[in-house]
Amino acid sequence: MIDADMTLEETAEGIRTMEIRGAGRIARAAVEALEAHAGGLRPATLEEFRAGMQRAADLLVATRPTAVSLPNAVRNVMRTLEADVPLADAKIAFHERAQAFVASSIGAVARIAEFGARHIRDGDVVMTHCNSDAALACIIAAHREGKAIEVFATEVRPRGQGLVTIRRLNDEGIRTNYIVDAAVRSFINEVDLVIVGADAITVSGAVVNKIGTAPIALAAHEARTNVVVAAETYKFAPLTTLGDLIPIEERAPSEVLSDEIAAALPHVRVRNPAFDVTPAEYVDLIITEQGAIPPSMAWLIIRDYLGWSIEQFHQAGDRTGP
Ligand code: RI2
Repeated sequence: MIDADMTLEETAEGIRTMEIRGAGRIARAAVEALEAHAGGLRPATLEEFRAGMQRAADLLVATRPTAVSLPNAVRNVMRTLEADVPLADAKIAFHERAQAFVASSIGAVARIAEFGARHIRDGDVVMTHCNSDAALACIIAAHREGKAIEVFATEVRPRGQGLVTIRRLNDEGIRTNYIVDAAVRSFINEVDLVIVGADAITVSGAVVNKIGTAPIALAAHEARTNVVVAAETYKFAPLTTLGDLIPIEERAPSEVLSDEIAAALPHVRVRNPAFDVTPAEYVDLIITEQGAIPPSMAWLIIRDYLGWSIEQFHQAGDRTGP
C-alpha cells in the first residue's frame, strides 16, 4: 500500500527507482495513486477530469515498461471514465473501481497461495528467484499447512531482491538456503519444484520475469524438475495477441558497476536487462487466481478474464493499452 501522503509524482518516482517494486505491488500502488489524484483534482467538467486522469495514468505507465500488471491495472480503473455520466458519478465510480481493484488484487494472491500450496508436497525442496509475493505466498501457505519444506532462494543480482525473500522466509521459520545466482545449476538436482512469479505472460505462454529466471527454467527442464509460475491474471499481456513484444527494461549500468570503476574502463559497456523471457516449453503450470493452467491456455485468460477480443480491439483502433 502506498503512503497516503505520497503525491502522484512521488509514487511514479518510487516505482521508477524500485522503492516500490514487485509487479503486483506496483499495480496496486499506481491505482492507489490515481485514486488519491482523482480525489485531489477539481475539474469543472467530465472532460477535464478525464484529461487530468489520463495525464496521471500516462505518467505512471511510463515508469517501468515490462511489468504488464501496471498498464493492465491502470486501464482497468481508467475504463470507468469512458461512461458519459455526470462528473460526480464518474468520480464515485472511479473511487469504487480503484478500491475494488486493490481488494481483488490482494484476494488474487491469497487464492494463488491456496492453489499453489497444493502443488507443494510434504518434504519438498522448492527453489524461488527474486521476490514475488505470489510465489512466496504459495510457499508460505504450504509451510503453514504443516508441510516440512526447504527453500533455495537466489541472491538476484544486481538489486539483491533475494534478501527481501530470505528475510520473509526466515520470519516464517522456513528452512532456507541462500545462493548466488550462478549456483542454481549446482543445486537443481536437490530441488523438487521451482516456483517463481511473473511480470508479464504472453499469449504464447512465455513468462517474462526477473533476469535469471530463464536459466533456472532451463536447468530445471534439463533436470526434469517442474517449473510453476504464480501469477495473477492481470500479469497476462493482451497486446501480445496482436504480435506486440514485451519490452525488456534495461536499467542503469550503475546498478551493476559503480560509476567510479566504469569511468576507468572506457572500452567496457555494462548491459543490465532487468528481465528475461522463459519460453512456454520450460513452464509446466501457471497458477492464477482462476485456477492453474498450462501455458498454452494463456489466450483464454486474456479473452475471458481480461475481457479482450481482437475484433473489439481492432474496431477501437486502440493500441495504447498494455
Ligand atoms: P509479484 C518483480 O519485479 C520480480 O520479477 C517478481 O518475480 C515479479 O516482480 C512478480 O512479483 P521487480 O519489481 O507481483 O523486482 O509476484 O523488478 O510480487
